Amino acid sequence: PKPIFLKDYRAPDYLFDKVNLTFELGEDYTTVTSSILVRPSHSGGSPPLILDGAEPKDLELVNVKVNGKALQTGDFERSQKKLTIVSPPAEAYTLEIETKIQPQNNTALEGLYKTSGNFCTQCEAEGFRRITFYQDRPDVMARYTVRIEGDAARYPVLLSNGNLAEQGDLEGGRHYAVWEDPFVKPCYLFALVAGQLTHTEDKFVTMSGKEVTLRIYVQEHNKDKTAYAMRSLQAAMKWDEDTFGREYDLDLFNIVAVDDFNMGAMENKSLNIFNSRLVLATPETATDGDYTSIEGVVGHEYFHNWTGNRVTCRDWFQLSLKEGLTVYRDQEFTSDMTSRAVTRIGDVQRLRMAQFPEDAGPMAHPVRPQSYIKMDNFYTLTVYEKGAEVVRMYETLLGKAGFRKGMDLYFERHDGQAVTCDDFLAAMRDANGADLGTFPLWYQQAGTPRLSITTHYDEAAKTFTLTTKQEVPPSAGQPVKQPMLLPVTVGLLGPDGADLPLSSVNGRPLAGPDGAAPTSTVLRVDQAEQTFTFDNIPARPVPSLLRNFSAPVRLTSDVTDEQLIFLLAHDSDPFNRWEAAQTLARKLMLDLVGKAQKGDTLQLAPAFVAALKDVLTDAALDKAFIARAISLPSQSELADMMAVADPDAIHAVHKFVTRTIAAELRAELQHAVDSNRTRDAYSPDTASKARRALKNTALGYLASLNEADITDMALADFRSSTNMTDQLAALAALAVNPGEARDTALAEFYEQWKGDGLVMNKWLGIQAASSLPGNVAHVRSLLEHPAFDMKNPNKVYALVGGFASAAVNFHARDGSGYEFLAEQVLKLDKINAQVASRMVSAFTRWRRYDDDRQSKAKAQLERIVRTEGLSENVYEIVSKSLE
Ligand code: B3K
Ligand code: ZN
Repeated sequence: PKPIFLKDYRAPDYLFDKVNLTFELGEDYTTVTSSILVRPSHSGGSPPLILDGAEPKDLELVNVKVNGKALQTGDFERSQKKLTIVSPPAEAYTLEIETKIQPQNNTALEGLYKTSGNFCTQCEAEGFRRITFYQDRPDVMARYTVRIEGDAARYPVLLSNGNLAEQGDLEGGRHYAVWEDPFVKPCYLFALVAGQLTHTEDKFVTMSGKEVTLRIYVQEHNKDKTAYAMRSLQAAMKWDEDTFGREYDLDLFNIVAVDDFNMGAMENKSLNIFNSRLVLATPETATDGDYTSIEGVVGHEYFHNWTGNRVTCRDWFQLSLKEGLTVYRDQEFTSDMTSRAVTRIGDVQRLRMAQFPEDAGPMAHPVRPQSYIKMDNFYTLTVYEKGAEVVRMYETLLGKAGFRKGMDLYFERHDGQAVTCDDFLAAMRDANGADLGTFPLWYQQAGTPRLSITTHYDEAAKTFTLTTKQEVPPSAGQPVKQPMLLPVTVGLLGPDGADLPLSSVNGRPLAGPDGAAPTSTVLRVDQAEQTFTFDNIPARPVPSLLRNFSAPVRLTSDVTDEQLIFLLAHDSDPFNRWEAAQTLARKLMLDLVGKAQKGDTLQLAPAFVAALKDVLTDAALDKAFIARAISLPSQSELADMMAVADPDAIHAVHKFVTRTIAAELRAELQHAVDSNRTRDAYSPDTASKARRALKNTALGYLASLNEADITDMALADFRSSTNMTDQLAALAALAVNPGEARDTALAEFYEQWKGDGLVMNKWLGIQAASSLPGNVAHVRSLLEHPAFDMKNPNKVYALVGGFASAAVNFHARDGSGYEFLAEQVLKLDKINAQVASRMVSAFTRWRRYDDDRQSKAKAQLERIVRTEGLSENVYEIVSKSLE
């Protein structure tokens, strides 16, 4: 397999102005006729037209015509993955291609495939080439008309992008529909859905008074589960108008929920297709987390209509242009709909837990990658989440109003175009006349910058100085890197805990929006080493650094444990209050890991427990914030911070610290559980979710004590719960400790929910991710369970992915976890390479472990890479891991 490079980008030789597609849906095969109006993009010569296509086994070529005349052998060449029109006309012409495909046998779930008996599509990134031959690249944008013909009884619903232009009956019990999309689009945004579906309908009146019909299509038995997704869609439409002045541009917006889907959802123009787990929700079947995800992802896909569809990417290296920006937009949407501080905490936690390790591993790549073998492997946390951080840094540097100006200019300049990350940067810069300095390096350099800050207070001069040092660590192919512009938001707390006014830094006066000295300021850190001196600081302050996580860096500083406890109690930036507790916990726990490795007795600092107690019992705090603030850093975060990760020691320390806190704060935790139970009907509003979050976090702590009365309480809660959030939290608490209560609860849960596939994924997930010793055997047995299906991505993510996320068992000393994963990857690779490649990614961090584990993991990676007929997807991840 050969990599593709950003530096090799060339504009296409041919433009496609108009595309007419006809689908004749059938049981044995589906015929696709594509008629394209082709135009040379530049005058002079007519080079061969090279079209992308899947391998012959997945895409059968029936015939090719130019201006109505069938081409003869020699006029065209069909190779493994291309169709070449050898000497096409020099003027505009019509190219007609007929292909045959078998969606019913398509287990890769890209292109046109069947799910629960219905047809659906997934074309991003390069799935359209499994439907027909095409210039399958995002900078080829065309207007589409789509005609779908199929059996009327089997496929009563026929959908594609845009507006329904025509429909009617055909002979032989068949019928047809014609859809016209007035907007130009790249083929990755094409969609088709056909099948037995029912829909719920509502409407939205746009800011200019246009009425839009909103429909959510589901299988009949799920009709009662779409209300929250519908509400979320309406909220998202309103939010994008209020926040960015973006209005919806068609009369119809459809969402379709399907059970078999590789990713979360897809933003096809006016016909979004969703993994059903991100649409369907009732209080009994969906958790608070599910509700939050539904709102966020429905928003995300809707927001793509402007950031992705109206303005799209020139090439796939620019993916973060639409994804980083749209993740930023959905994060802001969630912040406005729920709690800003808690949303930010969750987003940063995710970044740190999953993106930081990616950025430190063999797959590290810049937000704009420079090469790839398989684009599907680059829908990464770096492109999405770090990409969103990059967008957020523009906002921090330019201010909210400045950021909005940049967005307005971006849309004004590029509506209807396929553009690059540089175009986005230029719009932000030009709209604000801003000096963005070395900021463009964020698109070029991989790796998480390390920022260290030391402080000095000069009693006599009344100045406080921060010395910053930044370094971007080397990564594959990038041994030496330059310092980048980091916006570092800083505040200084006085002895009473209140923010000090910041009157000047480095002699430059500061003024807030009202002209008065601000209490927070953004430092432009862009050198390897710099100093920032604040004047008129009457007493030694406690610095609050990197407020709101203003740049995605690994920060170390000389802030002491006592100062962290002070910040936890007083910081006006709620993110940094949480961060103070996390920083302290990380420090204490890493220290304990060292002790555990030496076999020393473990002790938890009483000041830490006391600080957590203060938070837990502070009635003035948001309960969701308390839940986050008392939660420990994840085991993977700790592993990521160690020179040689030791999953057993980390697990032991995590357990020890959890139990110690539970024992010391038992009364307070019990109170948090008791006082936050409610008999009210379930509601997914922010305050209710916060109550449940606190209650269930406290329950998790108590469960670690493994005492009979707590187990009884959890079992009673499990049985009496009226919503999935509480039921699943109780089940998770019971599942921590082996024994009868665990077995009983799992069995009861199965009996209650075996008819609901989505709920069964939660049941699989809890068992898969268990840290009970020897769990690999149990997970192996679940592979054979009727609740599991290797062809369904959600089930694979729950069982196989869940297993790989539980470090102690995945990294079991005997290598059984590695062997298990390798086996599943090889099986999966034959079914669905994208899913296999996501699963094999658990191996990428293998070099972070001890020699013995390394050699066992390496043996499995070598076994995989040696396998005949391996997909490019898995090959890329494994070969890069072995480099
Ligand atoms: N754009 C899609 C992702 C498609 C992934 C293809 N392998 C979903 C999203 O980010 O909105
Ligand atoms: Zn997206």
